[in-house]
Amino acid sequence: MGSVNSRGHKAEAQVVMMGLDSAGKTTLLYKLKGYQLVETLPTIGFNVEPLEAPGRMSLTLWDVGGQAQLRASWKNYLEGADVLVYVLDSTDKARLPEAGAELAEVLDRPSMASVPFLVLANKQEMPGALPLLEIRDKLGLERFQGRCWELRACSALTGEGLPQALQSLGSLLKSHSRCVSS
Ligand code: G3D
Repeated sequence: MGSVNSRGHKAEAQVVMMGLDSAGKTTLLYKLKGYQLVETLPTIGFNVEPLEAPGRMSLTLWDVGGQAQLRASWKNYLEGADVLVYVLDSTDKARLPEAGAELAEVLDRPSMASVPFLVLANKQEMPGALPLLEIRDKLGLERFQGRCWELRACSALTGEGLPQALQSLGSLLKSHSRCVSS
């Protein structure tokens, strides 16, 4: 995954986006690209798009399908990831434990120990969306204290919170070299 420049460094940061099906990953990807809202279909495999982040940072954003039968292939996308973006449907209280378990499984992989991650609590414009504090507690994010991570609220539908999410991505990428496992 990823291209290499003349000095042997990665020319673009590889951002892998995961989350359960219907969390809003594909909507988010195309909203970040500035496209008109698109009608999304369940992602079979992945979508991939180049993206410019603040600070003239070039990203390649991988949107990986989240249906249960596709999750076994997540590990293939994690190789070479510079940052993980994990998208949650903040209104889907019933599946929050499942979303948390899948996130923990990804983060507990030894290869992910130094990879920063951004959790995006999506669909925040919806009435009844869980607030960030509750999401943080329910996902048990406190246990990742020794690692580089951020939790942000957003709406892929309205675009609210997306500039801040991109800022977070930029700062997590800069912090990549000092991220250590707990
Ligand atoms: P996925 O790629 O994670 O599987 P999608 O999810 O991007 O396909 O989105 C799943 C559904 O959630 C879509 O609705 C999409 O419009 C909706 N959605 C995505 N982001 C938001 C958001 O921020 N707010 C709200 N209210 N809805 C959102 P449909 O109806 O097409 O299934």
